[in-house]
Parts: sequence; C-alpha cells; structure tokens
Amino acid sequence: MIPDWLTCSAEVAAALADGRPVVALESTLIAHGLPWPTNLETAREAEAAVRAAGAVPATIAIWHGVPTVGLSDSQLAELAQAKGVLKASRRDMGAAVGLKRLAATTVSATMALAHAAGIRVFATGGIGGAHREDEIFDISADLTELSRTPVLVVCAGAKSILDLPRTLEILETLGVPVLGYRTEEFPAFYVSVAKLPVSCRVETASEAAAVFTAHVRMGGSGAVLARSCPDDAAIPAAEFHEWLCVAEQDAQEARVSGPRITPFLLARLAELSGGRTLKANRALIVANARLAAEVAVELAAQPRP
Ligand code: PSU
Ligand code: MN
Repeated sequence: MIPDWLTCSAEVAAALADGRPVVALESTLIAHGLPWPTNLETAREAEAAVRAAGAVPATIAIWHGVPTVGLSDSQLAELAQAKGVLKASRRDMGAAVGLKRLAATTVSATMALAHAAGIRVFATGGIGGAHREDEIFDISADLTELSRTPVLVVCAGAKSILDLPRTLEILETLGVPVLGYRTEEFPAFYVSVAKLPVSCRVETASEAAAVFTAHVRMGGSGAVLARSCPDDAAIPAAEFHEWLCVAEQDAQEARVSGPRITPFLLARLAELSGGRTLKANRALIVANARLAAEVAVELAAQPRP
C-alpha cells in the first residue's frame, strides 16, 4: 500500500502493484552534485540504463512539498536547472513538505521515500559518511538511515572526499553489510579502490539479492552494494589526493560547512581535475544504475517476503 502523502508516477505505481522490478534514483546528485548540463544527461542516462536492464526507474524528490516517486522527464529537466533547491536529508523532509519547498533528496531521504513506496533497491553515486577534517564533526545521515531502513543502496562506495576507514567502522557498528561487487576492496568513488575490506564479496546480482534478502529476513535493515568506478574513467589515488588537498583548503578558507561541504568539494574537484572527476562521477552513476536494475530483477523473481 502506497501511503496517501506520497505521489507515485502511474508507471512506477503499476510496476509496484504487479511486483515488477523498480529502482529508486536520487535527486541531490542532479540538483547539487553535478553541474548543468552534465546533471540532466547523467540522470537520463541512469534511467535509460535501468530500463535497458529490465527495471522501471523511479527518480525521487520532494516536488514543491509533495514527496514524488518517479519524476517525469520534464520534472528532471526543471530540477536540473532550478535555483534555490533545498538539499533534503532525512531530517529536512518535514520542512520540505510543510513549507512546500522544491527539494532534492539525499541518500537518506531517498531511502526513506523509496521504502515508503515499497521499493527495495536504490542506485546513487557514492554514499555520504564521516568527513575527514579532525576539527569538524560531520557524519552523514546516510549512515543512520542505512541502519534503520531496509533498502539496498548500490553505489561506488563512499565519496573519496571522506574518511573511509571511519565510515566503514561506523557502518559495522550500525550493522550495515557492505557487499563488494566482484571485489574484496571497498571502492572509493572516483578512485577505484580504498585498500579497505568490504564485509562480503559477491560475484553476481543474484548473490547480492540473496545476501540482502537473508539480511532483511533476519531483522536487518539497509545494506550497501559497492562496485568500482569503470576502469576507463577511474582516477589514480595519488592524483586525486593532490586535488582533494587543494579543495579542502579552499573549503576552509571559504568557511563552508554543513550540507554545503559535499557539493562545494565536488564542484571544486571538477574544476581542479579539468572535468575528469565529472566524467568519473557520470560513468559510475550509470554503472551503478545498471547493476541496481539487475539486482531488482533478481529480487522481483523471488517470492515476496
Ligand atoms: N553521489 C554522487 N553525488 C552526490 C551525492 C551522491 O555522485 O552529490 C549526494 C548524495 O545525495 C548523498 C550526499 O546522500 O551527496 C551526501 O551529502 P552529505 O555529505 O552532506 O551527507
Ligand atoms: Mn554533514
């Protein structure tokens, strides 16, 4: 049953009612993570990849106060160019609805809305996590949401701008499995590996679906399925870290903090890398969307829990 406070597109509602595979996609990467027009191109390419793999895409946002699952193509285009879009994590959903704001949803809010609609698989670029600066205490709400909402988040690991060892420790503490797709090493977003172990390696979408189903059946909540950035777009770690040091310095000088820090760093890295991080971000988002659709197809073939 889809709750009355949420709007589902007709296509997504029909697929869910029939038990056909659906993949949730988030909107913060469109409104805040990527610049125009790469953002719209990437959103469309991710939706096309989901369809090509046999599932229905459902991009999620809060549309002028209405939680919406399955944006239309014209809504995608509007969101990609809109100014003043709220970046809504879990805690901001009430404000976005109560004050009728146009809000892009982060991983945490997208998970919550996907789950409310009955969607079990969600693809993004990279999840949030613990930020690197020792003086700044900043841990993404994505981690807490993974600990309480049973959605499989397909990503290229956590963003390379983060403290990845701390992020993985927090996920372990919260009981969130981290599956590596054909890898034992946790992917680091633009950088293909972080030399840190995942909790379990899987070889196929079917194995990922089996692990996630078992986790949820035994009372578990969210899980991460991480695949590396495609080789032809991935960035060598040493090169990336030079850009990151400059971007972090710039963020400190500009006194950027809170929800603005991630978009600031991503934009600065795109400039410093001459667009290479953008190319990597786009490639990994599309690859994750395809894998998420493959897992959604497997889950739809299992008897519903
Ligand atoms: N993946 C991307 N680009 C992004 C994000 C993910 O390729 O911009 C977004 C997600 O919405 C994620 C958010 O939840 O970045 C993390 O923000 P914060 O660090 O403020 O929690
Ligand atoms: Mn934060």
